[in-house]
Amino acid sequence: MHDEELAPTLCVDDVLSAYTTMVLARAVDDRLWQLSRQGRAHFVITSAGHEATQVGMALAIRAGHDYVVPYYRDMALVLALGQTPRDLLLHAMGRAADPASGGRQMYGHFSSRARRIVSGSSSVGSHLVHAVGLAFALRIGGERDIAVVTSFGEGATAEGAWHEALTIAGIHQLPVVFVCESNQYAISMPHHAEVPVADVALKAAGYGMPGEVVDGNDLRAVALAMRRAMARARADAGPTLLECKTYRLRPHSNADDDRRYRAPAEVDAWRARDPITRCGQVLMHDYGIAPAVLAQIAEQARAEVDQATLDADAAPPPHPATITEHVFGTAAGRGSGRR
Ligand SMILES: Cc1ncc(C[n+]2csc(CCOP(=O)(O)OP(=O)(O)O)c2C)c(N)n1
Ligand SMILES: [Mg+2]
Repeated sequence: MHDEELAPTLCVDDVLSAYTTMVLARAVDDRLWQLSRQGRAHFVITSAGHEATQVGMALAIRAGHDYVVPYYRDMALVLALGQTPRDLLLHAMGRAADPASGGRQMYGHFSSRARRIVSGSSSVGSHLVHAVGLAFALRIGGERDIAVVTSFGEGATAEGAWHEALTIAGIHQLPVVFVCESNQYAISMPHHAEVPVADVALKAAGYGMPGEVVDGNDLRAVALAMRRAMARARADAGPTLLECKTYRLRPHSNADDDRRYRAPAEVDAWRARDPITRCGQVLMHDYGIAPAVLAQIAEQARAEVDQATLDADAAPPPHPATITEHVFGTAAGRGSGRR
């Protein structure tokens, strides 16, 4: 283990680079919603509001070494792990060069072999079983010092697959870090209608692992809790369940109208706690970064997303002759490795 991984705080470079990724993720999110309104991206799902949780997680992950089994909300996480705005826009616009699936999957099924990001299934909670199976395979193969990270919403904790995954991880004390991005809603269903206790973290005890509630809008709190949990997993000391309390600032997806189940005053109250604004304040007050530096980061993010949009727009869709490629069960689909 590296000493800096368990340092009691984060260095300025970590926070500045995390802030840059958070701003970039929000700029990609803004663009996705515009493209959806223009009919140029058929399905989009937001990560706005979850950036501190997701980028904080990434600060504890060694990209390309640890395995990450994310869920559809995790655009800021995969950006922090090294995917680019262009990768994400190719994916959202269904282009042949989409690194996630060659334009086959709905937006939100992130994947990258090089970064060990494993594509999820659309069935809520089912990817946790994949994460635990992966950790079991690492154990059987005698691998050490690799952690598996998987993330999900609080609604997913009501699924049978969630229970099965945590049961097996607890029985075998597998090297998995489970991260709940607890945002109070599963589309329109509020927390109390799907989780019988106030904190998802309380459930951990029933599965033989520690659970911890974390302020999911506080980048540093998430990163430090993740580093402790990852150190446990890498030392083969067992799994951890972290519950990062946060809020999504936009509708669930472009097929959702959140005004039907969330009061504007509630959304506004959380907008006032925007994790990006908060991280910017930390940079200025605790690390002495000038406001002009933050303005420059925002400007660069916008320019990068503009260029990525132009690139993705110009990229061709999959050729009809390739329709059976990368599809499970077909000869063409078998063994056709994507990056
Ligand atoms: C088994 C299953 N049931 C329902 C859905 C439809 N669905 C997709 S996302 C979602 C909400 C899940 O909420 P949560 O786990 O809290 O994550 P969040 O979207 O809030 O981040 C639902 C119900 C699905 N994809 N799979
Ligand atoms: Mg939720």
